[in-house]
Amino acid sequence: MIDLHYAPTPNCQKIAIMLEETGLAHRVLPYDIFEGDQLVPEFGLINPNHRLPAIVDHAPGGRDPVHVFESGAILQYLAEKSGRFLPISGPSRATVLSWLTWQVAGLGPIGGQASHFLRYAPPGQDYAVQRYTRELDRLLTVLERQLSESPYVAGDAYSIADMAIWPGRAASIVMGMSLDQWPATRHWFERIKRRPAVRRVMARPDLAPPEHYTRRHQALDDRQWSNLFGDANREAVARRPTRSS
Ligand SMILES: N[C@@H](CCC(=O)N[C@@H](CS)C(=O)NCC(=O)O)C(=O)O
Repeated sequence: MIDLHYAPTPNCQKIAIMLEETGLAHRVLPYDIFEGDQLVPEFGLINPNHRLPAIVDHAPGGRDPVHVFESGAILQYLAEKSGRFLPISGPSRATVLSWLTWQVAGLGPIGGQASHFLRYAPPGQDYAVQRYTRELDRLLTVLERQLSESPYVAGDAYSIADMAIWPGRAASIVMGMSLDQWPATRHWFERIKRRPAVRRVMARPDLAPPEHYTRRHQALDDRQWSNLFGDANREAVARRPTRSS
């Protein structure tokens, strides 16, 4: 049994989709990041970085539970556990891991910063907004060119790289971004949206973001701000217990 520590955000939806695609037995443990659920000390024993998603795989093969954090590492762990959506060796594996890393180290963080400066920061952040929206646009052009050459991001087969990229595109559509200028990306997006596992995840109310997660302009109260970006967020890391304490 796998516990998925989950907030209703694209990074966590990646893992919900992978678990649904593979049929691995799991349960979802919900967190509200605005309320600071991710900052409790016990969660630091599962993810020392206090971010979601994280998984605990209980007694795999009768051994101690395995803790995995960072969405890319979790996708790779689940692919190896299930033997699906990641070739076991060779060039095709390297291609999947290249695109997976491109998402977790590039598209994801840049999209996150663009979203932060557009949605959360006070007005007057023109330089930051331009820097991140331009780089996001460049990365989406890379994706578009790739998807105009192959049906899935890493070639002919659907893989954990597609699962890493898809939820962020879905979230941007919910927030009003159109895929009209990216036709190959739009076709890929619709093809994946029709997959039964993806449909099941997207139809589950407990996995969907509540309205306040998807507002185009966020007005956080002081406590929410502190939980996400301020002292409460930073202090959780400093007071994290160690396994021996
Ligand atoms: N690089 C991490 C990013 C994780 C992340 O930033 N998660 C967000 C939700 S999408 C979170 O936990 N935010 C709460 C916070 O910033 O305290 C991954 O890919 O898993």
